Amino acid sequence: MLADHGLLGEHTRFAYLGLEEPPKAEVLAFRPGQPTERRVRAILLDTATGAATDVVASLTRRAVDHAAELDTARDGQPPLTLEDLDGIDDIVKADRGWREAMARRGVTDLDLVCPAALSAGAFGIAGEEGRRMLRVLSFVQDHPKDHPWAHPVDGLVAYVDLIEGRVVHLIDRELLPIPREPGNFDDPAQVGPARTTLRPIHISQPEGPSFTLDGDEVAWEGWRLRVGFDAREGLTLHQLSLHDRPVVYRASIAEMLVPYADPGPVRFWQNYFDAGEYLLGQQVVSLALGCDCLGEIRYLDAVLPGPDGRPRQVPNAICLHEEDAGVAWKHNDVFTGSAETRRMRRLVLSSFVAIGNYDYGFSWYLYLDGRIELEVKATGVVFTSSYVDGSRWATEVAPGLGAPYHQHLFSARLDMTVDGVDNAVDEVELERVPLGPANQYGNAFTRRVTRLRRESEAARTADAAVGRTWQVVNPARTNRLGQPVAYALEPQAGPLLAADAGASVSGRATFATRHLWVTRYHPAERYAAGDLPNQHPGGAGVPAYAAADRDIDGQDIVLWHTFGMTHFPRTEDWPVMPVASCGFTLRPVGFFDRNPTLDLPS
Ligand SMILES: [Cu+2]
Repeated sequence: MLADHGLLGEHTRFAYLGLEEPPKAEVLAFRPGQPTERRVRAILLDTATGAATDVVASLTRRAVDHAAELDTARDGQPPLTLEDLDGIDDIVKADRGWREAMARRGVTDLDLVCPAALSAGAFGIAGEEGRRMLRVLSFVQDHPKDHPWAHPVDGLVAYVDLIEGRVVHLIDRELLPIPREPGNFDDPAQVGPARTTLRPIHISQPEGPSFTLDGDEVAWEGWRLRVGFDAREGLTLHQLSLHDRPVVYRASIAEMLVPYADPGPVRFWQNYFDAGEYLLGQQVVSLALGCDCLGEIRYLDAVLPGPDGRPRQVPNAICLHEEDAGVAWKHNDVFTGSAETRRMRRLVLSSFVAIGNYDYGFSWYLYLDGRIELEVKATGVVFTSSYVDGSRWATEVAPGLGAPYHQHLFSARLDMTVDGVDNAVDEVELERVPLGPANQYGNAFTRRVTRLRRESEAARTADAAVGRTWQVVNPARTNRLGQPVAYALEPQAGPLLAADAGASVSGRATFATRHLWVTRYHPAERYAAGDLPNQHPGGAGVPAYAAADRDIDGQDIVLWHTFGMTHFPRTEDWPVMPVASCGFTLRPVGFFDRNPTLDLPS
């Protein structure tokens, strides 16, 4: 269809292709049987010229609604394609300077060299403006099954122009010894025999799971939602409701950033926007029963665009299952002798992506008591360097092998609809009360509630010392006691972006400088670091959206929540890292009139 409109040439690649969702009002007004319009957004890249085009087209009307050539120096570059990432191997190995630099490091068998294609960022480096760049650090194998991350070839970076297909600049610094110890966690000769002491655990649901799956619509214990999957955001949840009361219109990972700490000339530029630059959904992996998911599982496939825009199906990309989640509630009464216990359950919707060295799992949990949680699991292999004695920027994880300090910072975009579209946000926290006439014994404390009225008031930081949460209320709906119905966002209050405010990454990922932003809903405002973070000079996304300073009190609003982990790698994270988790909770507050799980069977 785009070819009919002259938008596709011989060298055109789809850097992104996804659904252009209809405006919210249209979706909420939809009734089964009504006609719908299918629209898509495509970011096209001409790999011969570097020209980039942003297209919105209607498949229903076979019409192009919007097609604009991008100014890549100002607007950012299209996301990296799988071809970009694969192509780097030939490009660096064809460069004589790079081969000579490798030879000086004792590396001559180039078949065993694994160059890592790393997003370039935007540092105002002369000659890079508007040019489609990658930077390349390399690793070397002892043999084709040897994990290269154990053997970084440090002190050498190639800057690559992807359109010209060549190395344009070489940073060739110290000759550092290549760490020798293998990191082959999948080699029995290295890890030893598997333990034999674990006896089987079987999860049995003889009558099947309690949820139903109809296409992409899931229903479970009063919960209802649709599951989506996007090349950029990965797993998305749509129109999540509980007992026909809407809670979340759309939930997604709107960006994730992995900035590194080392300020030296070889790796000062390391910061990866895994959603906006690398399209985390494109890196989704197929899940395996008994390994990734235990019990009575239902899988959904993901359909993703290939470089030519044709669909590519990833089987078993999304896993749905039910889990026992411990005790829901319990009481043994001293007066009546009553002894009651109920068990909690949760519905798990999850997927895993593999982005270079790291693997990330995204698990959404829905609970019987109305709680919603997101747990993000980070595992895989830490990025490595040569370890230089006394380094302030890395941990030595094996002899001579460094694991540089870094952060994993996620932005969850939570388009809330608590009992309706018009919501507001109250910041709720503990307030200490000084000793005085009204507090003679000094024991007093109370709850402070502050309404966030405008976007400029709603760029907030978490504070674990006062238990700060953000309650999304519907001011027009109250429970039986007259309290506004609400869902509280409970943050984990970890460190925010650690880079200096003057750093390039701080301008490009300003979302990560606050735990919370609240903006007025706008269908075009979907990404925390803007539409095209790849080599974007900065200022886009959430800070630009919030600059309008719109009224957010009793309006259609979106929460942007930054959460994550600051990772000082441990020796235990090598050679493969045990899962480390982060996330957040959305908890009903006054949404129900009483404990909603009294009817659980004993
Ligand atoms: Cu990490």
